[in-house]
Amino acid sequence: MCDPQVSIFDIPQFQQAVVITIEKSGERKHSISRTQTRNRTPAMNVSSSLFAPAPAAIAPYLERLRGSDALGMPLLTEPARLSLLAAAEALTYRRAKPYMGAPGREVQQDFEICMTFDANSPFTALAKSLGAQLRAAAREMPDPPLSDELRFNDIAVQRYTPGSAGISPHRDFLQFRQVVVLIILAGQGRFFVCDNREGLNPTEVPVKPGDALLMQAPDFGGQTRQPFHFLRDITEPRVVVGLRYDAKKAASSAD
Ligand SMILES: O=C(O)CCC(=O)C(=O)O
Ligand SMILES: [Fe+2]
Repeated sequence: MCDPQVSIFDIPQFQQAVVITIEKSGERKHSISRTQTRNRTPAMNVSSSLFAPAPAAIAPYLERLRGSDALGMPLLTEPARLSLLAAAEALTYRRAKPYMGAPGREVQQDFEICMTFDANSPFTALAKSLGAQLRAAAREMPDPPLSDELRFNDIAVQRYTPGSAGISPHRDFLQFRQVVVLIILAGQGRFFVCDNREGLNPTEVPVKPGDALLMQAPDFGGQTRQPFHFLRDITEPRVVVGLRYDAKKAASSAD
C-alpha cells in the first residue's frame, strides 16, 4: 500500500503564504498571512512540491537511522527552502540563555531562538506535514521504527551568526521521543555526534541547506539511545528549524 506523497502545498495556509509572496515580490515590506516579512522573495514555481522525497524514499533513511545516531536526508525543494527562510527572517527571536543545565554539566549555547508560532504559520504546517510524511514512511516498513503517535508538537527556529560558539555537547531533553529533526534552512556549521559531554569520539554528520538532519531519540525503533551532539564552526548565518515530539506535553494535553 502506498500513501500519496504529502505536500505542504496541499495545506491552504501555506499555499496562501507562497502566493502572496509571489504576488508581492519585489516590494520591500509586505505581509505573508499574519506573519510579517520584509524579504524580497525570488519568483518560484508554486506547483513544485515542498518536500522532495516521497514516503518510499524516506523509509531507507529511517532504516539506516537504526544503526546510527544521526544522518542527513535531502528534504526541501529550493523554492520551499527560500520560502521558509523568508518566513524565518520575519520571526521575532530572543537570545538563548548562554548556559543551561546544572553546575558542572552546563551546556554552552550561542544562538537566538523563536518558539511561538500561530496556527497559520508555515512552520506549524511544516511540522504537521513532515510528521504525517514520516508516519507514512514508517508504516511502509516491515518493522516501523516510529509509532503512529508521533506528532511534532515542539517547534523551534534557531539562528546563529558567524563566529557563534554554536552549542556544546549535550543530549536533548528526555521527553523528546522517537526522532529529532533539524531542518537546515541556511548557512554553514558543523554538527557532530559524540560519546559524552566532553565531546569524545566526535563524528560529523554532513548536512547542507535544504537537508533534514534526523537524530535518534528514545523509543526510536524500540531503542533507548539519546545521542550526545554539538555544533561548532559557524561560518555563515545559519537558520535551523527543530521539530521534536514532546511525549510529556502530548500526554498532558490528552488528559
Ligand atoms: O542547531 C543545531 O544544529 C543543533 C541545535 C541543538 O542541538 C539543540 O538546539 O538542541
Ligand atoms: Fe540538541
